[in-house]
Amino acid sequence: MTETSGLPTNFLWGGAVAAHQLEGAWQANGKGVSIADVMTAGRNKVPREITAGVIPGKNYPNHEGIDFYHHYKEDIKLFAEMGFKCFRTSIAWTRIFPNGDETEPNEAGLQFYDRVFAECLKYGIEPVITLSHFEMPYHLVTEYGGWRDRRVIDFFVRFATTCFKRYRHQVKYWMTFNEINNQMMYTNDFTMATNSGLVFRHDEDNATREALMYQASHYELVASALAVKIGHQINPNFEIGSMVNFTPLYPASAKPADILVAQKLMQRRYWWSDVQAWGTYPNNMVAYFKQKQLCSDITTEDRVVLQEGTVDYIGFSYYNSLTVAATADGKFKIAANPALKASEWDWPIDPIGLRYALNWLQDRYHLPLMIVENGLGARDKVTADGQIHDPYRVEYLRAHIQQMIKAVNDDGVDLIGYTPWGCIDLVSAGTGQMSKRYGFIYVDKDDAGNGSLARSRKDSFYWYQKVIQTNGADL
Ligand code: BGP
Repeated sequence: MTETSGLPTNFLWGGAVAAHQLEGAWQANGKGVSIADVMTAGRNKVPREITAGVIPGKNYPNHEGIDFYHHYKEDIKLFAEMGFKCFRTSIAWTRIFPNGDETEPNEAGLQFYDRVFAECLKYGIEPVITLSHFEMPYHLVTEYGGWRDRRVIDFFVRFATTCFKRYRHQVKYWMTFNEINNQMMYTNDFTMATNSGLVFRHDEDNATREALMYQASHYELVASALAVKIGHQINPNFEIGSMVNFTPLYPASAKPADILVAQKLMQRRYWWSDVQAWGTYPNNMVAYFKQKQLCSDITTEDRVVLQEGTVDYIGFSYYNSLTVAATADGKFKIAANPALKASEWDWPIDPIGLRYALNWLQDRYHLPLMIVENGLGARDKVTADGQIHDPYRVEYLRAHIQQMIKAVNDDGVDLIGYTPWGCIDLVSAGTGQMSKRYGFIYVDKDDAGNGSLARSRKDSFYWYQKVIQTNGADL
């Protein structure tokens, strides 16, 4: 083969998942209850409910997930068959610290990840680990109000330190919080509960929510920076990244008001990674906090920690772009983008947006980048021949990989890896559905929880195998 894609030969091709969306075994070997364990199944446009504790008779899809806890050997073997160089997953905080505020970790929980990482390394698959992916011990939510409480910083740092020490020889690539910037959507109950354990009370209006969100975010950023600092002390070779959701916000027209509103929203959406990469708050947020009297608890020590714990790379998820227009009252609205089609879940499909994302992040941070999530949620059907034909998934991924390769070759982007989301079917985070599938590997389970959990290779499995084999040359 003479043709090459231009990607580096050590490029980290792989796939991404999160503990709570696939492991199941929610009570195994001392695991505590996580916020993810009190989230019911929703549907398309019907949000998931967060219940006060586990209520018998309700459908909690994360309790079983796809039972990766007992199938991990089979699943990792399939990843190896596709040729994965890396595998992104997360560590369930509640397996290690069941309530979150204990002083000693749960050894049985630590052993589970010993086994998972050993299995990966057996095939030469590098684990890429998120410490907190949309979950925390439920006890920290009920007793401390999640990240409203500064004390949670210490609990997270203890959890992070325990993981860094235990897995310092198995894991090199880490991320602290998944999509930390989703908290910009503070009016969304589900987003806030999963991202920061903020379960709002009825008397908390949007202004109160916003204030809580910024203060909670600050505590998380301090916790993240402390973890980065300590991680580097434990193993100087660790690469510890941020993880943001990147959704480019396009102006709906060439009207200066639309362009300015899009720019302001981009600032409001990416200041989390600004702090993680620069170690300091950007001026636009300093001004905003001052104007609205937000985030009053930022100490001098916090500022030092933020400076000492800057990240080594930027991990990000990319699914779609959004388009915004300025409104007469000085606010904005989401506008339709006639240039783009959308998925059944109304997520616009925009491969060029990925090249835009890579350029934007490179120009802003001058750090290596890793695309740690990308993919198409779709309904798959097992056809009469027993196969799963998913050309729509291949089409989506091919178009995005083409843009990714252009960004590397034509724009000089320093990209270290690509891990498409949900490489094996799992519980959708937003909807709790099994039927919103992303995988190369099909899992026999439906939205009501029925199915044998048997795994089978979709057409996209063989396509992605070829992509990895040729390092992206044969798409
Ligand atoms: C990201 C999350 C993932 C994942 C993905 C797809 O925001 O990091 O956990 O689930 O989105 O979203 P959904 O599952 O809602 O389709």
